[in-house]
Order: sequence, then structure tokens, then C-alpha cells
Amino acid sequence: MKIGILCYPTYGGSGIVATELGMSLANKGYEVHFISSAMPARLDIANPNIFFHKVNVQTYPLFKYQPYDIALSSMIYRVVNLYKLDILHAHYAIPYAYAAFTAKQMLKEVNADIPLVTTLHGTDITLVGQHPSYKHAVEFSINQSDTITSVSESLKIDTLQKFHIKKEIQVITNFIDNSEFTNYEVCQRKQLANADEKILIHVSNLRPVKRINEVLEIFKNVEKVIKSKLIIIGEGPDMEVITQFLEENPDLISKIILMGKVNDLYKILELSDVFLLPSEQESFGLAALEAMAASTPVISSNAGGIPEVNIQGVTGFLAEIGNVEAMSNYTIKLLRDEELLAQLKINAKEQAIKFDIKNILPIYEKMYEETLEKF
Ligand code: GMT
Repeated sequence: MKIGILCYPTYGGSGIVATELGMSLANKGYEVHFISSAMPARLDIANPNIFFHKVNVQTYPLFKYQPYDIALSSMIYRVVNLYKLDILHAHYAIPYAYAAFTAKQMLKEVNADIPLVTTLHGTDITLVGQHPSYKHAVEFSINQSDTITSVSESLKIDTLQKFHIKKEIQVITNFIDNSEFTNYEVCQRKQLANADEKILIHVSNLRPVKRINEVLEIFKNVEKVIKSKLIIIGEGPDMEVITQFLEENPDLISKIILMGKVNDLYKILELSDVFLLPSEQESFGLAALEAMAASTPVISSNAGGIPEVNIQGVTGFLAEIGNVEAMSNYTIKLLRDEELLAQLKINAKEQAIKFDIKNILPIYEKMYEETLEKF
């Protein structure tokens, strides 16, 4: 089967899921064509079954906004025609489902129409997709998809509540490749923290939905009673929030390590004691699953799909969105109790194994087969 994957190239969750899925499919012998504005962050192009097609946006001084979606549709059309793809898989509805629908209309003209799978990831439904500028086009293109999948039960419910969807939505949860999260030599902890210090960590695109201010407040509360360091990985607009916090709390400057984008994310996660995710919205929380794959328990809010991944008292602790006090107390309780921490580390890894790519990939393969059969 030849599969076209349309995705964001960035470190964001939807791009990572699309890339990891495509690479696993390629390893199983499928021919996988990535279509994106740049090389996806984690894509290993060395596999001969993987192709990358960069969307080229022709700039012209007349345009205030360059017409990316037209360039994307044209690229989809050309790649499907050239390589005779069997199926298209759009990750994140905006603009991928919409551009794929347009490409399909062009392909119909040359009798080369192919089925479209759209995977909904979160903010395409709950945030960006709700804006009146996009909402109708998003609803339309989701309904035009041959198969719709969502990354959690919670996102499926949100989608059905927020849009008028005329088709079944199949939940296929996100996944993790546990083999990438094991066998690291944990040797650098002493470079990050003293032996008597605990390590808290947060990884995200530092956007307002992640509530970075609460990550910092939780750390401030914890640090008062437990010697600790906070590692923040990622880049985004709320770096400003962090800078302001440091200006107001100069005594914490040496205790907060800002790493920006990191390639060896797993190594750092493995060195950490607890992962903080107080998000306001989270369709799934891939970052939490990545932490668990590195045996790191999670203290989180109960937003969206997080409770489907982080299990109260088993893989970590959850509190109501915005309840900084509860999340701080849970973190202190966990870090004070070595036995509890050790048990939750084991449980976290077991949970990650349940979400292993080996268990989820066959569900995607079956979904592709069924989509092709009904097309
Ligand atoms: O976070 C976003 O703004 C968008 C998106 C992304 O591309 O990173 O994240 C969403 O998709 C991830 C992968 O399916 C999920 O793990 C995240 O929970 C989800 N983010 C939100 O719902 C805020």
C-alpha cells in the first residue's frame, strides 16, 4: 500500500504522531510519502520506503498572505498522480483535510480520486477550529473525509459536541515506541541536579493552553519543602511568562533549567522524577505518555483526554484544571515517599507499554484496509 501523510513538520504532537506512524509503516514495508512544508522533525529519511515532498510556496509581492493551501493541494495532486498513491492520511484538520479535499476534486478530473483519512488531534477541534474564520470549512472537510479518527474518546466527544459530524468517528489512541525509550545510559544526572535534589520536568510548545505559569507556581511550592530543580523543554510564546517569573523570583534562577528544543528528549525524561502537565486543554497528552515511557510519573490536570492516559494514583496524580495547590501537594507527597515514587515509576512504564506502537499500528492498518474496501 502507498500512503500519503500530510502533517506539520514541527515538534508538536500531531507532527510527531504522524511521523512515528509513517516510519513504523515504512519499516513494515509500506511506501510512505510525507507531504509537508519542511522535513518533519523526527523523520528518518534513510529508509528507502520513505519519501519526503516539500510544499513549495511561490511568493509574489502582490500577496500579503502567500497561498499555502493552494500549494499544498497542488503538491498532494502531483504526488498522488506521480507515485500512484492508494490512500491519503491528513493529520490535523487545518489545513490538511481541507487541502486534501481540494486535491481530491482535482484528482477526480483525471479519474485518480483516492480515499482520505483525517485524524483529529485536538486544537484543530477545540481551539483553532472553533474560530468563525475556520469553523465551516473545518466541519465541511471533516465530513468529506472517508474515515475520521480521533486520538482519544474525549476528543471524539468534543468533536461531536462542537461540530455537526455526519460520519462515525473511530478512536485510535496515540502511541509510543517504547524501544526508543529504553537502554539509555543514565549518566548525566549529576550535571543537572545534586544527589539530594529531585528533578521536575515540563515539555511543551509553551503555549497558553499549557499553563506554564502553573508549572512555575507548582515548582515554587515544591521547592520550598523539597530540594529540587525544574527542567523546561520546548519553545513558544509563553517563554515570556517564564522570563517574567524569573525576574520576580531571582532566587529560583539557578534552579530552573531552560533547555529549548532538545533532540535527546528521552535521556532527559529518564533522569527526571516527575513530569508536570497542568494544561487547560489536552486531547491526549502525548508528552505525558513520552514521560511514562521513560518511567516518569505525571502530575497533571484532568483536562480533555489526559485521564485516559494518566491514571489517578497509578501512573501519577490528577487535579482539577487550575488547582495549583492540589498539584503541588500531590508532587510533594510523591517526591517525599521513595517507595510510592518507585512504584509509580514502574506503573508509568507499564502504562506506556499498553500504548506501544506494536498494539496501535495494526489498528491503523486495519482502518486503512477498511477505508480502501468501502471507497
Ligand atoms: O497542541 C496543539 O496546539 C496541537 C497539537 C499538536 O500538533 O501538538 O496537539 C494536540 O495533538 C497531540 C497529538 O495528538 C495531543 O497529544 C495533544 O494533547 C493535543 N493538544 C491539545 O489538545 C492542546
